[in-house]
Amino acid sequence: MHTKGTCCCSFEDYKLTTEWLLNQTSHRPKVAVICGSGLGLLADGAANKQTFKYQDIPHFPVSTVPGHEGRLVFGMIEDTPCVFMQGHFHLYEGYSLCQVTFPVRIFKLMGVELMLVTNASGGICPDFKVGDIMIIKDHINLPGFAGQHPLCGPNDERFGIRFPSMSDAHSKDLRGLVLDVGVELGCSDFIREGVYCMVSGPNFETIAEARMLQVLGCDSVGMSMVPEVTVAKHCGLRVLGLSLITNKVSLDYSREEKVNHEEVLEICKMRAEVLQKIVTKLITRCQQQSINTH
Ligand SMILES: *C1O[C@H](CO)[C@@H](O)[C@H](O)[C@H]1NC(C)=O
Ligand SMILES: *[C@@H]1O[C@H](CO)[C@@H](O)[C@H](O)[C@H]1NC(C)=O
Repeated sequence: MHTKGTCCCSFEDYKLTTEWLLNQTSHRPKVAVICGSGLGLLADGAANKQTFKYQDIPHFPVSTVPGHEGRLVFGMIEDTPCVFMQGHFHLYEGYSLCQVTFPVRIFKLMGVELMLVTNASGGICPDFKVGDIMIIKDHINLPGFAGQHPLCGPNDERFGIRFPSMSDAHSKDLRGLVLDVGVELGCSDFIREGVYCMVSGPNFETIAEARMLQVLGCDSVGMSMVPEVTVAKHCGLRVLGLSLITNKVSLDYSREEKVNHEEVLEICKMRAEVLQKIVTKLITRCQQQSINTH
């Protein structure tokens, strides 16, 4: 039996979980995908799948939301061995940041080189439309400003340096590749690039807060992703984040943005398929490029 719910940040804990997984599966993933809502399909499309429930993996955090069973899925996208996280952990649920980011270091120790994160967020940039896919060019770690930062505490040099640079956290090459893939798939008109801001949630922003975020240069806002990206960058993973704009954040007292919920769900479903195509093509491309450069 493994203890659950306790914090588990020692190198030995990461090592044990990694070793356990390597013992249980012959998959050796190169790409990790953290699947946002609606993108679970992506894992279903992988070949040669092997699935683990989070609750069966030693030290892995377990979802507290009933019915939201978390699963780690290993599988192949064309020739690329991948691992998918279906279900992940939010700060607002009460997890510590070490729990939220625990899987990222497991991926690193398993040999993953590239991490793709997909999510939904609210559009702040006035030009954004519901259904746009935003390539995350950069982020603002608002909880981090207030000390809620996953790298606080003693630094383990085996993962990375004490004062890591974050200026290039979101790979420029990969962002360019998404733009190319977008052209090929004929969906450039709704692929955008922008700055994502994380807030802890769980409440949505007030209008004053939303306006503040706009002044600060944020194009979209959401309640996850930045801790995972930060820890991934710290340990040397290449990162690409894609965010589906599911609603427009209200910035005006007189004109409350009323979005039609059905319409939003419909767009999400439609766009999830496109997002899936983009991610699949991107993974294939990365594989081809790494073959070409060798
Ligand atoms: C993305 O955001 C949505 C809605 O805000 C949330 O339900 C989901 O868990 C998030 N997913 C990821 C991968 O961050
Ligand atoms: C992995 O397998 C080896 C060899 O069978 C075993 O000694 C080790 O205890 C296993 N590790 C874990 C964490 O299950």
